Amino acid sequence: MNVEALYHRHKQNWAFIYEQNVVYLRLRTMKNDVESVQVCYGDKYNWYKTEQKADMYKLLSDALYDYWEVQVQPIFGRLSYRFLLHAGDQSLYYAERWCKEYAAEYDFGNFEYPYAHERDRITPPDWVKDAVLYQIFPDRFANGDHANDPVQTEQWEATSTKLNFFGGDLQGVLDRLDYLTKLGITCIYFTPLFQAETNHKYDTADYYNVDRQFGDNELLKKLVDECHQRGIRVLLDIVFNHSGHTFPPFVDVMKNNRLSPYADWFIWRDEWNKQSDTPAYETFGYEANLPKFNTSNSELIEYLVNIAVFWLKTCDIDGFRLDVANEIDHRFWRTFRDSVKAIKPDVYLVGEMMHDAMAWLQGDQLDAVMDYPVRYSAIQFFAARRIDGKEFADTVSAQMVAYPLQVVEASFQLLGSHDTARMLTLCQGNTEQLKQAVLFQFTYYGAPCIYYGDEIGMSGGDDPDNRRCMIWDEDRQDSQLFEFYQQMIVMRKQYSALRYGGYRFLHAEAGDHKIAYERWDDSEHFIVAMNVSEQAAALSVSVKDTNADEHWVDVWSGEVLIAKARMLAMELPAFGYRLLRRHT
Ligand code: ARE
Ligand code: CA
Repeated sequence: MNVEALYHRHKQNWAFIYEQNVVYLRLRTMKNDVESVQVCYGDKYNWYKTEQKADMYKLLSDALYDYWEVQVQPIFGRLSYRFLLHAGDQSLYYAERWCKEYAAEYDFGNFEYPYAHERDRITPPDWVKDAVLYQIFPDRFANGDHANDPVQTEQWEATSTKLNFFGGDLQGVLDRLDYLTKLGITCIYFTPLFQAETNHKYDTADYYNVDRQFGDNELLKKLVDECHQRGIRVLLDIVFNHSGHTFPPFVDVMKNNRLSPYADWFIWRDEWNKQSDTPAYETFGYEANLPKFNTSNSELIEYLVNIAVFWLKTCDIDGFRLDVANEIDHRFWRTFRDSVKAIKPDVYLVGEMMHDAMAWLQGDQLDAVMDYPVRYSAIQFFAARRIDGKEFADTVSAQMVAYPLQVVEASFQLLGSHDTARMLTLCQGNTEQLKQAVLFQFTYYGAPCIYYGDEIGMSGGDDPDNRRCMIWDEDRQDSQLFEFYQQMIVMRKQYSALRYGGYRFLHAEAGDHKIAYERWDDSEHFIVAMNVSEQAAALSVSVKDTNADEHWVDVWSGEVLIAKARMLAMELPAFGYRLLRRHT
């Protein structure tokens, strides 16, 4: 047995409470090394009388490791435990402070989940795992009011540049709610709406007012009310990492320097006031117009937290997408969370993070993050076709075990955003490849988010080309693609198995660009199969847990496939895909 590969920790994604008083324990072992694992657990104050064993199951594997999982109920809230691993005729105990073949009486030093406090259970809002999100970049979605258009508003069809404006606004969104309802989405995510100079509004000037270009606070409230009546929630983007350079406190500091009452709201470099090409204050990236906040200043903390409180109270906002959340300190997020959750317990706090985010996702800060790592795997596999099915499954699996289950279920799943090239463009315009990626997105964990216009076949490269105006001319919309999205939304809404059922790869081989995986719960069982290549192919997957001669129905074609000898054989055209539902 490979002892070096063993890993467990009594917190985070390795040990967490999912349902009340049930602790999920996970263990990592070297891939294909250990044959079976048991957890020995009991109460530390009475170990010898309470010790029990439970079998762990292999949850999944990635490129290097197998991950085992088990659910246990702590005795008197306390959990003391160690793992017992078996391979061939070898058995090995793995505990926090020792690892050997026999457990002797003096072998104290088990792992401990000291006490299963319900208060420590990570509880992202329940509604998120059922949601279908839609991202709107307001300047580019729909212009419903020409009176508020900025000076020099471009023609709707003009090229998107870093600096130009197109006059999109909240009235435009209100006017298009029927369209969004027809699509079936249940939550809108707006990139920033507050007053700012640029077209993207990440350079906030006034956190308390909707930009005049988009409307006003009253109109936002009206829009949110209207959305709520239709069962659509609303997320706002807030930037707490930095302000814009026209934010009055920053303007004051620029004028009064260290004498400004806001001097400590920003972060100053040593070369204060020295002649220099770089600004004397910290910024987002190297952007002089985005001065970075000093989120350790208590007045500022209060100021920033109150912004979110204000929008919750005045407009009943359902969540916040928090810009550059990982460059803000953890203590800020704890204070922020406590304040906003006290007002609206099911407000969704989703951080913009592109890397491992476990440190923010332990229940005391953010609920979830935008799942850029899984998006990256999807791009590599479906669009760039740079990785094979095995690497796709390995990297996606690694993400599935990276966080506690409820955090994965509440993640913000995206194929693209205002910061990335559009998925269709990354697929070189091949709609079938895009559909495969969308099928994956809608049959994976988390809340899928559609970047406005992806559903009608819009293309666009990196920022700012990804921010072209929404195409409303129906002749230029891909109506088949729209229908495909509609169907995916219907399926996802209808079947909980596709949202939070089990997930297991059935086919993911090196050098092969076909994949298959299953999703199931007590009532439904699905198989998703895809062929990401120019050649038609046959695929057989094992359905070993089911009865003989089972019928599987192709959701799109209605074709019935019959499993023989616990194998399900199918044909997949070039860039073909199937969503098969077990017929009961
Ligand atoms: C401008 C330029 C871009 C340039 C960027 C950075 O147009 O070409 O890449 O500056 O210097 C907003 C606007 C952008 C504008 C930016 C600055 O929307 O158009 O871009 O302001 O004026 C990193 C951060 C991540 C950030 C991205 C952009 O980690 O937080 O960069 N995303 C948010 C928003 C943006 C917004 C801002 C932050 C600023 O979503 O829209 O930009 O408020 C790797 C790295 C990531 C990196 C990512 C992309 O994956 O690991 O950390 O993200 O690349 O660069
Ligand atoms: Ca307008």
